[in-house]
Amino acid sequence: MAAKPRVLVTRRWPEAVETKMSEVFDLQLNQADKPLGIAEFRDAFQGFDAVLPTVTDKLPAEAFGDGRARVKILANYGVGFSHIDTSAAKERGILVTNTPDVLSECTADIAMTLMLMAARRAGEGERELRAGRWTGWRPTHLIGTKVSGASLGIIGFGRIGQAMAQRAHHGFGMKILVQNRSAIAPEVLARYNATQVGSIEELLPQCDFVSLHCPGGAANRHLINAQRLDLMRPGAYLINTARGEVVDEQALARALWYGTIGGAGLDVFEREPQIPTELMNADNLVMLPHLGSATRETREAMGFRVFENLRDYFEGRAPRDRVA
Ligand code: 8YV
Repeated sequence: MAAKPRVLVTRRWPEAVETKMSEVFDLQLNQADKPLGIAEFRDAFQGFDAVLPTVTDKLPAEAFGDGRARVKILANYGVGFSHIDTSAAKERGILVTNTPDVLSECTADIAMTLMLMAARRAGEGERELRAGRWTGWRPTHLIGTKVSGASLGIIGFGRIGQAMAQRAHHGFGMKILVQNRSAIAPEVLARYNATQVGSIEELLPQCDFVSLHCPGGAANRHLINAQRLDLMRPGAYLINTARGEVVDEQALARALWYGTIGGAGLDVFEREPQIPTELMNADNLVMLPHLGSATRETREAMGFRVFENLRDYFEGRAPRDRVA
């Protein structure tokens, strides 16, 4: 029997997935469960047939080394893969896959959570209560903004953007506006009674809430900058569950401080896990530690999706989630 492919899992995954994968592959687990560095990746690319990175693994061209690599596939645990230099992988004939679909619902749930928490001042309320500062009910205490029936702008209308529209329109009666790189089919827009606009500039002034669901990476770095924050309605809220680099955090901190916008909800940050002090100090901001896909069901489903991609590849079939 042919030797099992050598597979490196860079972080610890749900046990059920690790167990299943170890039946088929010669699995090496990173027991330290800490992000690997460039030098470790260079070695891994020589010693393994497959490497399974996560969002905490930064893989620029240097990480691939100069010579021929043994590694043939990078099966990313996550849908976003802007941490991987896919051109460098392609040049060396290394395939890259991701895990779409399985995390769309949970990520949209977290975007809704952030939207509701920010608008209804839930984080502020909980902090006040736990600190023993609550003095009792009063008509003007912690007054927030109504979510139901408000307008929601969705930037990036892929699977997660559509899951957000589903919740916001059908659950909360929100009016949906969409901005997307390409045209969205009329029947897809009709599912959420959504209108596609031509540009972000057109979308922002029309929305009470704006939720980001576009990819990260260099092309979308600081897509939401000071000028665009200025175009948002006073009192509007920005929600980011996409990638930290999509928002200029310093510009956002200023907009929150000066009250240019009403508030924000962030699940992702420019330099995770570092949070700038300016954001830490913003009361009208709800922050979560990158929890988008963090449910037992979804993290297992992501792992099994990676497993399917790997098995297909090593059994000579095209992996379904190839992105490069
Ligand atoms: C994942 C995510 O937890 O899938 C993504 O793109 O942002 C998260 O939900 C993370 O990427 C795991 O690598």
